[in-house]
Amino acid sequence: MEARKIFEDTIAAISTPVGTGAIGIVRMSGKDSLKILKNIFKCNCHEVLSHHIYHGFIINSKNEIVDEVLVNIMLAPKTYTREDVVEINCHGGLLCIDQVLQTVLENGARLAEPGEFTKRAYLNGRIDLLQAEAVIDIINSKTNLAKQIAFNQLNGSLSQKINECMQQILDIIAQIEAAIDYPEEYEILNMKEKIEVAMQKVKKLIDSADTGKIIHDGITIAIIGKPNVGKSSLLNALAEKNSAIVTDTPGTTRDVIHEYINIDGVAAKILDTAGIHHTNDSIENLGIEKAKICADNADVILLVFDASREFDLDDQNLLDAYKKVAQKILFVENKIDLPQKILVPELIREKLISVSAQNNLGLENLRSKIKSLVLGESIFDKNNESFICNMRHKSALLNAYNSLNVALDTINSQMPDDLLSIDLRDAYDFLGAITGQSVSDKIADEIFSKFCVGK
Ligand SMILES: Nc1nc2c(ncn2[C@@H]2O[C@H](COP(=O)(O)OP(=O)(O)OP(=O)(O)O)[C@@H](O)[C@H]2O)c(=O)[nH]1
Ligand SMILES: [Mg+2]
Repeated sequence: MEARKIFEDTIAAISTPVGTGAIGIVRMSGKDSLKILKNIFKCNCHEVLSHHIYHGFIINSKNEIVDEVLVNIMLAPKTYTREDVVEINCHGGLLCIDQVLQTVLENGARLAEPGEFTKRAYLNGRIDLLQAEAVIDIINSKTNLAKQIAFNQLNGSLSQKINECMQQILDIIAQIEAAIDYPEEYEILNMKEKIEVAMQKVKKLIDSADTGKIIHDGITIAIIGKPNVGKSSLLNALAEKNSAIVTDTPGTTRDVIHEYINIDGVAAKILDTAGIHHTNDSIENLGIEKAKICADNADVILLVFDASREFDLDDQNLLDAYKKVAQKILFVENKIDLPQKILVPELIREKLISVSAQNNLGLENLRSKIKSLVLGESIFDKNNESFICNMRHKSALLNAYNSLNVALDTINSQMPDDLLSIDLRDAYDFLGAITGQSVSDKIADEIFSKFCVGK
């Protein structure tokens, strides 16, 4: 791990969310944290120990009490940033927290930029760039699964996989250089196979990106169907709340209504739409246009039929219209609690998922079908698995894969070994950009700017 850098300035920020709460935390990090604290903190303690909590008062320059606080003192290097860190727990009113922050700033700290605490942890070598990015993902995660995957990344599981690939490439480069320098003593053995092994590892990570994106970003599900089949009822049933108006009048829903649900770890935005059919009602037609756009942009379409009515031309038109995106459609027959009249075309009969939105029947099966449609049947061990959830990582892996491929071509066309070494170095650098070993300051700055202030 990289040696610790000494930053000249001490940074400070409010680390808790904006708004009123029971407590608010002002955090400081840097070499003067303790000195600043001593100027503004009055307590009954004579000496302070690291990783201890002290009770006392924050006092301003006029010797007035700003707030009664608890202070956590954490001395370097075993801290978030690897610098001296002080956290002042004050009363959670906006005014208290703000005045404590102002007092800290007046005594020599500088207001931290977004993500600057985590950036220092990175620059001080405590975490790599992948782990720093995992911190953002943990904060933003919407489901337990997304959080677990981000925790795995924070614990270094993905970094380890990238580092293994890098090490493998480095070994090949070392062999080539030795063979170039000492051609009599060194012979390059199984070069192609070794590159192929590295490529497979990189490919496996690239392949995880689709799943990673779903876990990380979630999915959008559009419910479509002709009027009155129970689309709004299905939204309400899946969301377990009465969001959309349900009536027995066809054409009830005009606008798009959305809810967020969690399908066994996959965050989903679910959209209820206007019933699609032929109509001259201009307002209804506006809704129908919106419904079609929703379906086009969705990851999953639930095409709903009414099992208690005959399969008619409106149903058939929908089936025809969405045939071309059949891979993202689940066919759902609703109202199975009523006497059945529907006879769907043979083509989709086997695939039909039967539910009763009104009676909560078949919903578990529907959820699991949605999940397998987006994630496949793969069962993964969420405590261990690494997924590529981030476009930056994916494009770096693709670049590394391409460079390795070029290296293979170089071997196949029997070009000189030093050319090979250039391709391999490129691949190595692309992978290094993921963990931050070979990343420009500009990209690192861009990553940290996505953080909230105080993290
Ligand atoms: N028996 C029964 N009735 C249902 C079921 N689901 C919906 N309904 C009824 O069917 C009617 C239409 O339901 P909605 O959910 O409003 O249907 P919709 O598809 O959203 O209709 P539009 O918005 O008009 O396109 C209402 O009277 C519901 O109570 C069900 O599973 N069983
Ligand atoms: Mg509706």
